[in-house]
Amino acid sequence: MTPTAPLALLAVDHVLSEEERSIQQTVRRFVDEHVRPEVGQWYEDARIPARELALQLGSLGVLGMHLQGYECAGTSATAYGLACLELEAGDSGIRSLVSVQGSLAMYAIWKHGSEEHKQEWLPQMAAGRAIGCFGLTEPDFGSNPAGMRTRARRDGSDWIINGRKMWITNGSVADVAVVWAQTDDRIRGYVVPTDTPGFEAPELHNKLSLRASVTSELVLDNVRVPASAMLPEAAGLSGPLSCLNEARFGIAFGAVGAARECLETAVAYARERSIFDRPLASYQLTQAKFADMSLELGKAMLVAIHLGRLKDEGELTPDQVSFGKLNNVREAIAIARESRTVLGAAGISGEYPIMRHANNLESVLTYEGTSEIHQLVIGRSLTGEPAFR
Ligand code: TGC
Ligand code: FAD
Repeated sequence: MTPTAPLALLAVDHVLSEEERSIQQTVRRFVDEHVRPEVGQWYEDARIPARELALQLGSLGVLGMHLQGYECAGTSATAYGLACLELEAGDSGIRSLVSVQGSLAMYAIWKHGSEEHKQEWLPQMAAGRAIGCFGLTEPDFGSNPAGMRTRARRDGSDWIINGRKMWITNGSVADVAVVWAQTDDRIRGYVVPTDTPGFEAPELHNKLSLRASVTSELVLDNVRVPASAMLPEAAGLSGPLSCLNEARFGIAFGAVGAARECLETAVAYARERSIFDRPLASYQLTQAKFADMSLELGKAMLVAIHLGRLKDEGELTPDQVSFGKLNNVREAIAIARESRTVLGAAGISGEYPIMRHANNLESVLTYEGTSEIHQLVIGRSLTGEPAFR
């Protein structure tokens, strides 16, 4: 009997439009040609050709692809999610590059920036000629960004920014940083070109997860920017949090891609691997694992598509995004770990993508709101009681 691919079992393609399927296939082909052959080595070396990749991803049209105008592709949110899925099936680090560029840095400018910010940055960021990063987290304030210590103070008509940001994706390769800082009034966002004197972005090393991604510290030492650098439409924590909704949405799809890759790898391996003189795939215990994983994979995909449909109708709420991010990343990790067992010792080898995905997903579980933060968001929604502090 010809085997069915895990997501084909539920025929999820049937609920996608032809355009969405076509975009998904295009991104999948890109990943096959430009990511899969190289990413194992990038991961091992903890080095990615970020500039070259950004330009290729820009030509592909996925940078800020769900934004309207300013030379962005203007696709549906669901199509953007499907692109994230295929990118993350390659590697979470590549999806991260795209998420931070499109959902965080570009979205912050698109949603909260002045017309000048948009004209200056969005077309070159959509093309991948300029790379952006998003500085919210600090060494002592990750889950609780409201406590941030980075300060912006007025000096005549300029702003002077001082502080440190931590764990910032794309930081050392960025041309522009969206930096969030406390002012005498409220939290504000600033568009900071990274060649501004006093701005440094040393790369963080020794990561055992998300190695095919640039992660950096941002150091702002008396960084002077003009009044016009401030994002005029963002005042308070809702500014950065509105951007996180965008990236978390993409992750709900992306995690499905990583999980799909792990399960497909495990099924293919089990069909080839002979154990006690029979294919590993022919044992009931193995099939039970595959069946259970395919249930969670299919459910996660349906959750992601449901979020996409809600977003395309303008109805998606942040609590629903938390539902998708928490469920899909958690299940993706479970699938990656179970898939790893099917390969035995080979499962820990870089010959196969599973351990790389499993390790990456540890970062994905933590960034964009840890699983505990999303549990608390959902808990607040269900009880009406905020339990964050
Ligand atoms: P709270 O009092 O609840 O809210 C403060 C203001 O923000 C509004 N708000 C939101 N607005 C839009 N979207 C959301 N999801 C929002 N959640 C809250 C809220 O209405 C309020 O507005 P206003 O107008 O009344 O001021 O805030 P809190 O301090 O109690 O914190 C709530 C909490 C814990 C949920 C929030 O701080 C949080 O989400 N923490 C997690 C931080 C996080 O996710 N950081 C991610 C950094 S970026 C990143 O990780 C990139 S990795 C990307 C990659 O490489 O792919
Ligand atoms: P902490 O906030 O110190 O949390 C530690 C533990 O405490 C966690 O388990 C957490 O869930 C738990 N916890 C927190 N609050 C509560 C509570 N109320 N009740 C119970 N438990 C709680 N940030 C950016 O701004 N931009 C980026 O581009 C970016 N990229 C990243 C890339 C990578 C690879 C990684 C790993 C992180 C990145 N981050 C980025 C940072 C990320 O958003 C934070 O790591 C995350 O928000 C958690 O913050 P923290 O690491 O300080 O953990």
